[in-house]
Amino acid sequence: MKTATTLSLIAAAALTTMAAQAAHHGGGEKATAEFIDRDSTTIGTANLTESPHGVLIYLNLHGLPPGPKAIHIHAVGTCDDPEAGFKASTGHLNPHGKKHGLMNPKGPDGGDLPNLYVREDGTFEAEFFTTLASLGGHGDRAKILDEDGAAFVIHQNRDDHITQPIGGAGPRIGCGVIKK
Ligand SMILES: [Cu+2]
Repeated sequence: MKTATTLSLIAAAALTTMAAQAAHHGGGEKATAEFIDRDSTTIGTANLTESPHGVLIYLNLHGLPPGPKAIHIHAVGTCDDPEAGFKASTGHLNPHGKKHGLMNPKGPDGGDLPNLYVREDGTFEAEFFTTLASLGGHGDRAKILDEDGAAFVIHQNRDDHITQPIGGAGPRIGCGVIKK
């Protein structure tokens, strides 16, 4: 009986320590984004989950032109200007002033992500992971939920992962504000 009590106390202490570590390093915080296109039509959602070393991103999109498309995290959390091409979201989330590009020796910036390959029917679904950003700004990762927020932006073309400033990705065709 005494042993069982001791063991459960140890287990409780271990769980408390794990929870404290998760809170300290980041883990479990969640955010979402609802995407619109240039006609303000809803084209899907993103779910973001903070992990101790990055952010897991689940994307479920539809109504997109087929083929490779760049997606980035842009520095300002607004998609209020669809007709103007989502310029208000400004450039990439990049607090450390890095060069753009996952293949760039002087990069990547905090908003860089791999390309999406949209199916013929206009849909895309995947889960992926970035170690460059953080919802709450853990470690030295770029902070997504800072005062002016951040937004996902989908571009018309693929990102070549090295050309400045956005990898030759072309016009912005979709946008989703990241919200807690
Ligand atoms: Cu972009």
